[in-house]
Amino acid sequence: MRAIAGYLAVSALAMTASAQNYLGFSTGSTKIDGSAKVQADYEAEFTAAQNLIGAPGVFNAARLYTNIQGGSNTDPIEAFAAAIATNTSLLLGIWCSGTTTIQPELTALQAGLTKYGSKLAKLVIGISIGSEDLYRNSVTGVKNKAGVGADPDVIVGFINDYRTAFKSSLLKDVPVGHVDTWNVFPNATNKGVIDAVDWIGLDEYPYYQSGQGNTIDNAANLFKTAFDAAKAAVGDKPLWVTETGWPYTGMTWDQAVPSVANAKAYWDSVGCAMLFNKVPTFWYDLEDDNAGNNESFAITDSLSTKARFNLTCPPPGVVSSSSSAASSTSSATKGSSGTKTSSVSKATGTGTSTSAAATSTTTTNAGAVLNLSIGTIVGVVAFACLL
Ligand SMILES: *[C@@H]1O[C@H](CO)[C@@H](O)[C@H](O)[C@H]1NC(C)=O
Ligand SMILES: *[C@@H]1O[C@H](CO)[C@@H](O)[C@H](O)[C@H]1NC(C)=O
Ligand SMILES: *[C@@H]1O[C@H](CO)[C@@H](O)[C@H](O)[C@H]1NC(C)=O
Ligand SMILES: *[C@@H]1O[C@H](CO)[C@@H](O)[C@H](O)[C@H]1NC(C)=O
Ligand SMILES: CC(=O)N[C@H]1CO[C@H](CO)[C@@H](O)[C@@H]1O
Repeated sequence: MRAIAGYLAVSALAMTASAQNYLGFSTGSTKIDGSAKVQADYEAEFTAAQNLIGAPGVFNAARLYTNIQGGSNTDPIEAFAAAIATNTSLLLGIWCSGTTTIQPELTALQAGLTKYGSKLAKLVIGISIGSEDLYRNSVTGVKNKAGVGADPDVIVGFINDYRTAFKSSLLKDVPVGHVDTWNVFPNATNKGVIDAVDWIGLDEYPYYQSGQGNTIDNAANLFKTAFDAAKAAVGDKPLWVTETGWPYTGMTWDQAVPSVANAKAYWDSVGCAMLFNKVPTFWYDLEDDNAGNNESFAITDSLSTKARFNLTCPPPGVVSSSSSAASSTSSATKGSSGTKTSSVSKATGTGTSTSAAATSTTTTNAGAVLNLSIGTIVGVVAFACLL
């Protein structure tokens, strides 16, 4: 069964019998130095993810942001081959912002299917048409200079383009979704996107919710509020969590302090208590691949299978200690090369870790805004305000 439903234990929503609550990480297409990941890089990631010591399940799924291999125009991303080699389930992504066509994405995906056939198709658990495009074009996204997005009618058009192109393919039963930040879903203007998909993916970071009591101790409350609001807006359609996490180093955002202890507290209070094995979840992230992000979210160092903190979930009811009073560090500049994130206002907002791909000549807008090279993806922190 391809149909997947997720639920929060804290929500009064039933899980369908067919639910499979994938565990995985969202993974960009570039390394921290900006170079394109190749098959060996993805294989190392996927292997480490599956072997994380003490993990509350096997992290054998990965969410991608594009089908296009970095540095190429329409070559299939080498994550496909790595997934086949490591038996990793894939949540595919098609980059949709700043372009008038997703044809290069579709061409790359078709090339992957032609090359790998059912070996690839059987690993594909879903495909997202777009990532945070509606957020970038929202009032807050514009205010925060989050970059070029896409309007709902454009996303719906791309969803239809994908469905038409792949309706008789090996992917014909793969559920089609869209990933965005929670606050775009209750916006009635965006309803056409919800109506057009089979599932919705939620990117949500309490850490960036300045002005809303974003201490680590309140993080689970903020997450739950956002999840429930998104769930209410998407109705019966499954809601997956496609990005969430807490940085271990970086800037202090209002009351949100990055630290290893807080990353562990967030893992326990949000991941363990609400998500893992309950909702399909793609944690952010396993390793840093975003030189422009002051915050570092990676749960491992150099893909060690021993994470920075104890991944084992505490017994229910046991609250792990957090360190919201810990001093912040500002050492995480990571050789940042002046991406737009450095000018984003920190006064408001929830941030979402996004990625941008320039997938064709028409997508260089996204590349221009984020100053990425064509064909690459890096995670870049954008900022959305919870209203
Ligand atoms: C691949 O992983 C799936 C779970 O995602 C499992 O059911 C299957 O047995 C695995 N196949 C092999 C060859 O290990
Ligand atoms: C609601 O969604 C539309 C379409 O995505 C967008 O243009 C508008 O700015 C959004 N409203 C707010 C308050 O963000
Ligand atoms: C990790 O956490 C679990 C659950 O709280 C605990 O049982 C285990 O002893 C911890 N492991 C280490 C190495 O601290
Ligand atoms: C990133 O960190 C540097 C050094 O701490 C700081 O000057 C800069 O404003 C930060 N950028 C953002 C977007 O917070
Ligand atoms: C605005 C900005 O920082 N632009 C830079 C983008 O990156 C290229 C090199 O890749 C620089 O030449 C630009 O100055």
